[in-house]
Amino acid sequence: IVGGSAYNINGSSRCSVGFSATHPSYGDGFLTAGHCGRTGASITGGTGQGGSFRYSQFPGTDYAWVEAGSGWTVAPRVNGSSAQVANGTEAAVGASVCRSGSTTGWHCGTISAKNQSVSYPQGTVSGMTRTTVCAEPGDSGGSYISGGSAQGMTSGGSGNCSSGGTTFFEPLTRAIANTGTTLT
Ligand code: TYR
Repeated sequence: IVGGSAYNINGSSRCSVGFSATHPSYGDGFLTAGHCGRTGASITGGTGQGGSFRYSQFPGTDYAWVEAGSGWTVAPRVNGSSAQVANGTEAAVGASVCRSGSTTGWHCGTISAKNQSVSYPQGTVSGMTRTTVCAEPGDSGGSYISGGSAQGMTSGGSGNCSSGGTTFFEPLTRAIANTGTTLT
């Protein structure tokens, strides 16, 4: 369960793994974006692993925890970085942050603002962190990390990774608190 890797939802759309995290009742799984799938949706990992959405919230917030089915192996890391994901100590505005996603890989920038509201066609999401890191469709749910500390999961934004962009992430602390999970 490596951050930034691809998974498919209900056999069609693609998102990215955020962070390996365990739930006291369900066991191994990962945090990702809520808009990637509703509670109950089935997923397929890149090499055929199964899983299902257990706690998905969107809009309002944008987090979900997916229970890992068979075939996954827990790993405290993200694609594109050799750093171990140590904890979720929150980085300040102005700190550098990098993101791992299944469409565009590893990209870095800075945290530009916290507690932002973002309007999507489905509704508004609040309490989001804004960054100068680019992202593109399919990167959603992927990991934001700063100096080895997990920060949150890619939600949405504007621009792209050719000309640059602005992307918002769901803060890890809120996702952890609301899903009752622990980083693994
Ligand atoms: N919301 C997109 C997804 O679901 C991710 C994305 C992020 C797309 C920033 C565009 C963008 O500018 O995959």
